[in-house]
Amino acid sequence: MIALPRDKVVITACVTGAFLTKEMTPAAPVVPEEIIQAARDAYDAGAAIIHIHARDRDTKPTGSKDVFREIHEGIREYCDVILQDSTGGGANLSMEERIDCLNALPEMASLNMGTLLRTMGSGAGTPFMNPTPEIEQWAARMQELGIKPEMEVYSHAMIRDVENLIAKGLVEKPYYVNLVMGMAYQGAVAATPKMLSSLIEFLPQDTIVNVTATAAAQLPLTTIGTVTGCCIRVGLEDNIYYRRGQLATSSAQLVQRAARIAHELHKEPATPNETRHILGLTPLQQPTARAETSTSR
Ligand code: KMH
Ligand code: ZN
Repeated sequence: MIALPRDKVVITACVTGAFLTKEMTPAAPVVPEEIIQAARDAYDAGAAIIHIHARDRDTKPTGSKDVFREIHEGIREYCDVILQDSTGGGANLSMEERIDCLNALPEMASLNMGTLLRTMGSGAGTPFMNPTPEIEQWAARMQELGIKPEMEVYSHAMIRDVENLIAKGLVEKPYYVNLVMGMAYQGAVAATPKMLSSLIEFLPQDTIVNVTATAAAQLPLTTIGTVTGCCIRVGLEDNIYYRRGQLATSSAQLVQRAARIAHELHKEPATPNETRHILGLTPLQQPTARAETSTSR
């Protein structure tokens, strides 16, 4: 694995997912305007990357490039944070609909490296399909469009598909792998320090690692990630609680805590352009409203 510079941590904020509802937490962003605001707040708190799930005005998950574009523009008017679209979509979306977000030209996009089982929401009991031929096809499309894949690996078995993409020249160095731990009974490994170090052990060289862990494991595992030179992902998509019995007020609150912990460890959140440099993305020159007035980033 490639460790981050020792004085940096790269924070991704996952501000909403496919299942989050206002009933689960009033802080859930479920329409485009709320997603844009949550992304802006997460950037202000220290996030360098926003992992984006789009919702339409009826709060339904959508893969529509037009809705993704609207969300991109709303975020971009404010700041230069890296835009990472989810091709995971939601249970209501076909494979074709899930991939439409690439046409909105994000800088990065999630690429799930194997099939899982949904256990929550309307799709409970149905497979979250990510067969190898589609993984290859989507990686090829991302390569064509200059979009960096965020390869989401939930178990050791999925590392085979990472190796396959590398062998076929469908992903470029540095590889970026998000280890997603803790989705119990869905096909993910348990979110434990031992599983994290074991997954890292089996990853290809030249891989930058991001740590994602769900629910109560988010805080301890991302803290281990910070200590060990990994990127980390926090936000309501993966965890709606600040602590046991207390809902988080926003993804920004979780980003703020991650940044505070990093600070105590003599590290600072990498800016979006520092992160672009680390990941091999093209720097963004265009000034944005927030970046022009910013003193904190
Ligand atoms: N919901 C996450 C645990 C995606 O968006 O492509 C997995 C995820 C998938 O982030
Ligand atoms: Zn997601």
